[in-house]
Parts: sequence; structure tokens; C-alpha cells
Amino acid sequence: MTLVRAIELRLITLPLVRPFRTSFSQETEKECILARVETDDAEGWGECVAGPDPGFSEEFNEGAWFLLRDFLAPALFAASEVRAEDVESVFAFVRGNPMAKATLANAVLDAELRARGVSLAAYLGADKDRVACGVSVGIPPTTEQLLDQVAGYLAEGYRRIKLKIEPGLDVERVAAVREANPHASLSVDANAAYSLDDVTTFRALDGFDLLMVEQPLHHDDLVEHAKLQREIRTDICLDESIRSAADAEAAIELGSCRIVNVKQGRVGGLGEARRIHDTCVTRGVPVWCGGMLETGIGRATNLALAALPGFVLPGDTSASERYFHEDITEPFRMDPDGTMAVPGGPGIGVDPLPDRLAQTTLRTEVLKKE
Ligand code: OSB
Ligand code: MG
Repeated sequence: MTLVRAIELRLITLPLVRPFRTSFSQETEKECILARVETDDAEGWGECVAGPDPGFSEEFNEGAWFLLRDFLAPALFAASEVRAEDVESVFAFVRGNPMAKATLANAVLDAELRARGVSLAAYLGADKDRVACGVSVGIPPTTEQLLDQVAGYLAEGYRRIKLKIEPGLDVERVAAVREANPHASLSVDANAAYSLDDVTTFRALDGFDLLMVEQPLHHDDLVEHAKLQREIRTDICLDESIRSAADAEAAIELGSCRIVNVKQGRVGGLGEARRIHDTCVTRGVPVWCGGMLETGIGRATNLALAALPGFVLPGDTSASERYFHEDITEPFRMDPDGTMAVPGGPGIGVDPLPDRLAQTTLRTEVLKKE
């Protein structure tokens, strides 16, 4: 049982090594909320995967901050003694908002596991201590830059390259990357930018032996994804559409996808992420661990999840240096064989570096139990 005495919210910003453009936004810096919870026995950290704008989902940093401060933190204080696995039910009175909920749920779990001396990976049921890494490549201004970036990532050892696409910057770019890299494991991610009218684009992409096409259509349309999947050979993977294990069950049942991207932050935390994993394992659907350009705190959380047995495809669990000149934790490094170590220490197994926190913080607010 854990009694949360105080919660520190912190908004931080770190420059990205290169702009990250998707079909829905362009980011030149990473801006996110970190939560630190204090209990009698330990402290725990959680990172919110929301960004500054509600482009990926309805959630965004200022909204998440408001919700954390005015609804979720007071509910956690009022609950007094909680077990980490009960935090989801403490937050059930708030509809939706999985990213904000995951922030505190993960921080409480981290504190509980640190107090018990158990690693997050062991708690979740990991069966490996290294995971295979892929990399997600934003849309650069030119095809030449894209080819350069892909060549660099392949040379570093990344096992799967995911290309962001959007209407007009798709078939030709993928063709160029495939031509230059005939044997690379390639996928694309549309971030919901297309409609069923674009089926010819996806038929053309069928020609490039892609591992998957991620979230081609609207985030709320499982039926249209099922129609598209019947029209194309390449496996569809869903990201934005999967917000719960029930969504995963529906998507699999309808034939809307054949692969699932699991992001613990997108689905309300590690409890729901594990249930999605379990659903997919039962239904024989491969899963992999997505990412949201997390700092070392969220990265450690994702790596523990990615070590579960059903995660059979490389994750968007890239090295710190792919995102930041300087992370807020000790940097996560990838070996030349394209794998990364899963932290083995208590809880998430890493701590933010105090000077890096000081350098990156825009705002903090401390909330205390009455
Ligand atoms: O759709 O997977 C996505 C980053 C931000 C928002 C959405 C997505 C992404 C990525 C980056 O693709 C994955 C990563 O390296 O963290
Ligand atoms: Mg995606």
C-alpha cells in the first residue's frame, strides 16, 4: 500500500536533434510534463506523452496539467492508501484522458516498485533483458535528406526503419528508400492522414514489401480500416485507434489490423498496455512498443513494457541521441546489433539528472495531501 503525500508537476522542454515532422505537426523541441510522487518509502516518476497541441489525440500539455492538478491529484490524495494497481479505478471517474492518467499511474507504480526493490520489467513479466530497436523517421524537406537519414540509422544498426508519410510525400519517397535499401525492414506511418479514396496509394505501397502500414485512416474508424485491409496486401498496424484492450479486441475481430502498436501512455498506463498485449497474444496478433519521443523517464517505462513476450517486432525504442543532444537521464544507448538493454534496477531503474531537470524546466507546481 502506498500513501502519496505530495506530487510535483513539472513542464520541461528539450531541443530535438532535428525537427520531427509528421502528417499532423512539426516539432522542433520536446515539451512534456513529468510527475514526481512522494510516498513515505520512495519517490516515483512518470512522464506524460501528450505534446503541446491536441494533434495526435485530444490531449495536450496545458489540458493535461489542468486535469492532473485539479482532478487526478486530488483524487489520489483523497484515496489515501492505494496499491498501484488500484490507481486506474481511482481515476475511473474521469472520462478518457489516458495520457494524463498514465502519468500519475506510472509514477505511483514506480514509487511502489522502488520501495519493494523490484524492477518494472520483472513486475510486468518480461522474458528478456534486451529489446530490438527500430527508428521512426520524420518527413524531411527533401528525398535526399531522407535517404541520408535512413542510411545513417541503418549504419547504426536499427532493425526497422519507419517512414512518416503524408498525401503527396508517400509513394515516390518510399520507392526511393526501397531502391537504395533493397533488404531493409521498412514500414510507413500515416498518422491518420488518408481516406478510403486513397486506396490506389496503398495499393502502390504494396509494391515495396513493407512490414506494415501504420494508422492509414481516421483514428475513429475501425470499419474503414477493415475495408482497406481487405483491399491491400500489406499488414495494417493501428496506433491512434487503439485506446484500450476493448479497442484492440474490436479491431482484431473486425479485421481492421493485423499488427498492434502499444503505447502505454496512449492507453492510460501499463495496466491497460499489458491487457492489450495479452489480448493480442491470445488472438495471435504481433505487437510492438511505440513511442512518443519520450525522454529517458518514458523511455525506461517503454523498454520494460517492450520486454514482454508478445512484443515480437522492433519497437520505436530508439537511443537517446536519436532525439536529444542531452537527455534528462543518463543516455540510453543502442548496441551495433540494434538492441538496447532494459533497465534492471528498482522501478523504472533510472533517475533524472538534477542539473538537467533544472536546465529544462519551464514551470513546476507542488501539490500536497492536506
Ligand atoms: O505515430 O508513432 C507515432 C511520435 C509522436 C507522436 C506519434 C508518433 C511518433 C513516432 C515517434 O512515430 C516514435 C518514437 O521514436 O518515439
Ligand atoms: Mg504511429
